[in-house]
Amino acid sequence: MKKIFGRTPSLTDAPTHYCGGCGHGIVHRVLCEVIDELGLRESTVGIAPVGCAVLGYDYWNFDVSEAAHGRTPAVATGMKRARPDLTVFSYQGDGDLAAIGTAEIIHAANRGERITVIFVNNTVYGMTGGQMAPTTLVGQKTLTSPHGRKFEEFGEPIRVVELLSQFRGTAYAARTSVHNPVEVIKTKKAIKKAFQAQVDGIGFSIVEILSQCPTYWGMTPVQSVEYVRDELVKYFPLGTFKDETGAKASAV
Ligand SMILES: Cc1ncc(C[n+]2csc(CCOP(=O)(O)OP(=O)(O)O)c2C)c(N)n1
Ligand code: SF4
Repeated sequence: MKKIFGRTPSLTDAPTHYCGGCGHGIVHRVLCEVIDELGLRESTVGIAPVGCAVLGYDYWNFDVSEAAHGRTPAVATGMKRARPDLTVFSYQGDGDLAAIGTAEIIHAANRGERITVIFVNNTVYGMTGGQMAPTTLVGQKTLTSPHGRKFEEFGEPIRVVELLSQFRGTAYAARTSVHNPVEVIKTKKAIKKAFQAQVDGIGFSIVEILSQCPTYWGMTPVQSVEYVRDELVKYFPLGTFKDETGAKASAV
């Protein structure tokens, strides 16, 4: 019988530690498929975050480095500048990227570092128990905003790709989601384009991916994908915010 679907070589066969319904595993799969389809497995280095994806090195079958919380863009910068022949990506959650790592991500984008950032936005600090993040929606209840986030106290959630796309150094910036199969396919296309931007040496590239955290949203997996579809995308619109890659890769 002809095999029509299998595990892509960049993904190991280790069972993941993610909760049922979590988006991280889906992102890992499409990320690994892109790396294999572009033939980059031997030249790729991933910088794993501090967050639920901290064990990325167990799931990815290519070189992986760890970095202190929020500092993956800085480590990726050093790695890429020392070895421009490598394909270097930073994998980050919203606590990692938009809170403690705000300075690193802004300056890496502004400098136009030839790195790719996979930004998994689940609107909470998953690993540490579901605290409020800079991307938590106004009104959203979390461990540290039990009555819902208030604008007067904490401001508005930060729209990261809109912010970073204004820099000349940013070549590609898109926001996608993994709440249904169509959006998963679009996520894969966006990741491919972001990596292509790096391979072509155009500049900094980022894909923000809206992702479910059913555990700390206090929802079932089904409720969590409905929450992304009905609430998150209203504040965090999906689409491409900047694309200077030309016609070299397929469109999102
Ligand atoms: C310097 C430092 N500060 C704080 C922490 C604690 N810490 C670990 S993971 C984490 C937040 C992770 O949330 P996020 O980046 O959104 O990723 P998720 O787990 O939701 O995927 C924090 C605050 C740490 N490990 N190191
Ligand atoms: S806590 Fe949330 S982000 Fe972390 S593995 Fe569970 S569902 Fe995923």
